[in-house]
Amino acid sequence: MKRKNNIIWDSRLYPGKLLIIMALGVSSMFAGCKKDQQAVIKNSNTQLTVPTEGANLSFATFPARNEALLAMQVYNNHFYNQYGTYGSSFKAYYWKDDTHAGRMDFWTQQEAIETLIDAYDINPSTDFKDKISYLYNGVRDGYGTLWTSNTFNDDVVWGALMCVRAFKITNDGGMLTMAKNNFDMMWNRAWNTSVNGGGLFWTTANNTKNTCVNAPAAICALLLYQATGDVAYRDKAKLIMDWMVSKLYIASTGEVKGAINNSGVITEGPLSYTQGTFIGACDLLRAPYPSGGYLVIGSKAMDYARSSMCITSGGVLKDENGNADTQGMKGIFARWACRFAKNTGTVSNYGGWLDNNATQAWSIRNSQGLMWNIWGTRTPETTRNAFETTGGVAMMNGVYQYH
Ligand code: 7K2
Repeated sequence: MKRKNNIIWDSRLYPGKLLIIMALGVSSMFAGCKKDQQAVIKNSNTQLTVPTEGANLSFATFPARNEALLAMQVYNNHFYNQYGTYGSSFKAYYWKDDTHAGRMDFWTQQEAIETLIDAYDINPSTDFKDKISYLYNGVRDGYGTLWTSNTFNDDVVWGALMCVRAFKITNDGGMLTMAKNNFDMMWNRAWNTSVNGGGLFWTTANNTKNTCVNAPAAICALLLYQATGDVAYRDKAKLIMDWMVSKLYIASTGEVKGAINNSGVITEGPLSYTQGTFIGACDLLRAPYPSGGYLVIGSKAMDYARSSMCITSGGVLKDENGNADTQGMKGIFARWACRFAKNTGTVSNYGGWLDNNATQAWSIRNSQGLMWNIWGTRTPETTRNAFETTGGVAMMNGVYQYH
């Protein structure tokens, strides 16, 4: 057994296959190598620092498709809570964290369900499909079918986006209706052309227009157009995107700013989820608007993410550990960036970088198989929250869009 940079390298652990095991980790996952593991555990420190650059990742293993499945199952085992019947069906939600003190916040809940939808797309099963339906029922049960009392337009968009994606899997018309009604309600109160020429306001206070509502709204509108054939949704997506390109997108670099206030001043910089949903919208706009230049704009935004939104250029995506709302954002980026690479035929350009991020995320899992958002450092064994642990799961499933 050789030891390199705190990573244990032992070709005997899996028959015929080289396997890298992180110090401290995986005792429950890899039976049959007790002796080595004990040595590992004894020699290791409390926390393992793993490489943060793609170039150093030759010691870690690209996660297999069934590990992407496993990551989702581990997540469900920690956070999924089925709490009763709902009509002839069931209702469920994701707990906020390991202490099971309450359900996740509205928007992070939607994004956890989107992560499960990603996992279903890669490893379809009745188990995942049922859980998607029960979680959707839990949203109806928790928040009703029309979310007018939620003043955050971005929250409404994330919920509508989850519903239209869930509809694609289940064909449950209630999901499509809920997506449409909430998107329409949001559009009617948030779209505005008198300030800064267009765009959706972030909240009902109408103070700023943020990418976190506009970019996912463009995606949601395009998915509603696909699901209903109603061209009004397509046109809305185009209006949103044209406005974002004119006000929030920096053509010279590909950066997508986070918000603009009513005086026309940029008030927020880029985050992975806004950059990623902007990229996703570009991808989906290509079909209805083939000469709209969206491949170029989306590629530029991908380039910016790769060069400037990683810990080192071209490496692992930044931690985004600012607050509870930012911790799971890399999963949203993964979802749309991986689809962009696949759908635009640019896997040869972006695939290696995205793969390295999936490898890195999986390599920092704790012994339970959970990955937090700080992909350069091993995930602690202590209580984890249900949003920070979505990113790795979405990243691992995202790369199987094109593998
Ligand atoms: O400032 C916005 C957005 O532009 C920014 O990217 C993020 C992250 O923060 C807010 S959006 C977060 C809100 C979503 N709705 C529910 C609220 O509880 C939550 O703060 O910095």
